[in-house]
Amino acid sequence: MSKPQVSIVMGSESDLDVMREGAKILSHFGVPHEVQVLSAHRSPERVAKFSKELRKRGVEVVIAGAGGAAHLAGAIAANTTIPVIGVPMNSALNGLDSLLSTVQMPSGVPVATVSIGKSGAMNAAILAVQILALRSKALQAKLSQHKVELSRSVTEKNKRLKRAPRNWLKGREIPRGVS
Ligand code: C2R
Repeated sequence: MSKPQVSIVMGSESDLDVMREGAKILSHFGVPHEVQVLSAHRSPERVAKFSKELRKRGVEVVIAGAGGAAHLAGAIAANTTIPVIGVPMNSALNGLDSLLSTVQMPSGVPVATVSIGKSGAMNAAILAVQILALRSKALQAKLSQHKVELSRSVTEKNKRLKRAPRNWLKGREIPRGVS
C-alpha cells in the first residue's frame, strides 16, 4: 500500500460515521490516506508522538474530527508544521461547542476549521486535495471535473423542479423528489 498523504484522525469511534464521508472523498480522488482514533484528552502522549512523526512519515495534511471540548486538532497543530484541518462533530450542544473549541485557536497555531458534521468532513477532504493539488496536475484535473459535476447537479435539480407541478410554488403542495 502507498504511504498515506493525508491522515484522518478522530476523537472517538463514535465520530466514524461522519469522518467516513471524508475518507470516501479521498478515495474518490485517489489520495492515499489512513484513518485512526486519537484523543488529546484520553491519549495525550500518543497524540504528541503522532504529531511529531507526521513529517517524517511523509503525511502532508491532517484532518482531525472531534466533538464537545474538541482539542484534538489544536493539540496536533501545536506539535507539527504541516496543515491541520479541524472538523467539529455534532454534540449535545449541536456542535457549537465543538466548532468554537476547534476554530478559536490562539495566534500562531492555525487550525483550518470547516463546518460541523458530514458537510465539514467532506469539505475537509476536498480542501486537503486542493492543498495536495498545488503540485499535482492530475489532482488539479480531478478538482476541475468535480466543479463540472457540481454545476451539473444544479442543472439536474432545476430540471426536476420544472417537471414538478406548478402549484407547489404557491405552497399548496410539495411534490415528492423535489428537495
Ligand atoms: P465518546 O463517544 O467516546 O464518549 O466521545 C470525541 O471526538 C467524541 O465526539 C465523545 C466525543 O468526545 C470527543 N473527544 C474529543 C477529544 N477526544 C475525544 N473532543 C479530544 O481530544 O479533543
